[in-house]
Amino acid sequence: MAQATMYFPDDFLWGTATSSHQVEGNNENNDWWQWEQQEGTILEGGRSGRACNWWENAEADLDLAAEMGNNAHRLSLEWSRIEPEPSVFDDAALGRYREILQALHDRGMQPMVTLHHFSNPVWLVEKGDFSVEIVVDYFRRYAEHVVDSLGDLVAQWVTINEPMVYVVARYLEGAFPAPKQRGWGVVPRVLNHLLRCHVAAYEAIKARYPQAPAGVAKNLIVFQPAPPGRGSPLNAWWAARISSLFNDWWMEAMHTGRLRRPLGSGQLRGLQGSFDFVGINYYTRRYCRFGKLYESDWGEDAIVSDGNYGEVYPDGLFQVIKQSLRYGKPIYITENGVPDAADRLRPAFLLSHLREIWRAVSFNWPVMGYYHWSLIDNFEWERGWTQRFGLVELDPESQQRRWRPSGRLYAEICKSFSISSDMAERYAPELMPVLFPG
Ligand code: IFM
Repeated sequence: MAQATMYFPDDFLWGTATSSHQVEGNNENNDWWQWEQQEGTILEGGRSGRACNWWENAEADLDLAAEMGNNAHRLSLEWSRIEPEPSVFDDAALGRYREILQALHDRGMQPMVTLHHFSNPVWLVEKGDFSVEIVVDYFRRYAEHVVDSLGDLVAQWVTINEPMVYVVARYLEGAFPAPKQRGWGVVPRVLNHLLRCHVAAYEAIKARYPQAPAGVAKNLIVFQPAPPGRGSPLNAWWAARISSLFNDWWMEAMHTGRLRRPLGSGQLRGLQGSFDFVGINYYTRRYCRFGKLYESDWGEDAIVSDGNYGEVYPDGLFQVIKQSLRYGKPIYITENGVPDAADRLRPAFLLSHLREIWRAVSFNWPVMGYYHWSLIDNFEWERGWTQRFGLVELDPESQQRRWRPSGRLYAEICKSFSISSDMAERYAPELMPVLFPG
């Protein structure tokens, strides 16, 4: 077969994504660090420890990202480093973030910066964190200080990472560090405060850098009714419908400015349209139904990634992009990846998911960039070190790095702004009929 190629736009952003607690190491002053020290909280007793040692030497991995041909990187700031005690701001920590951001620019990568990515200062948790209204003032103050100190080096902002995942894992499931108050009773209040924190940060950014795009990284899951044979179709349809509130509630709130019952009511000042792009974190699909209780899983012939993290379902990326067109804004894939220590699935995962983006840009849909999760293996929250998302493999003990084949593949894609049949032949020949039919 003659060589065939899928081309991406010249200004497409090719990046990877990371977050502070997962890569920096020694974040001793946040709630995750404390939680990790307790027995039974993290799978196989994992601890973030030195993580990827970014606080000491992020530059080493930024060299790898540059070698990978990345022209963008998404990272987060650690609130507990920047404001270790209420209203005490640490200039040395801000200085270190300036170095890291400058290091990105020096290597030709534009930074997308997240203000909140799951971890909290211990002092904030002691005060009741997102269940108490004062958090909005605290978050505004933190955001203002950060934007004043670092804004000249930031290309794009994410106020909050995966707000709904955060609420479910922390306030309902108990998978994340236990807050003072938990359960459904507190959820409407927490969501209200999170939305107001988002607005406060969005306004802080816009007041100082009106041109800097800001938004939220929203985890979108494809929820579908469980296939026939697994219970009543109507019940499965309702289960999927209700589950999709996880996707829609937050996005609709930001779009319309209105809160919907049962999680609130009325218009929230400043919320309507408070995002300049749609940030999509896409990982998987779930089949939903009500059995004795609510259930969601995957199909019998699904390709499932390490530790039963989820089904590999590239089509879903196209679907969530399509659904997001309704907001009429640029779209960034702010995360997409797969836990796969052996790199058994990742090359095909990359090719098949990027093909869905190529389909979208071929329709002239405004998908502007892709941030693969993640550059390097890092501390995967309650699953510790058991799940490896890196294009580069890390041994957290020895701190040795090793390129995975998928990292080499991603480098070829980023450098050429394209996917060729030759790449597919070499990295995932089984995909040829799907990627390059005929
Ligand atoms: O590691 C996480 C990240 O912090 C948020 N999104 C999903 C990733 C993989 O689980």
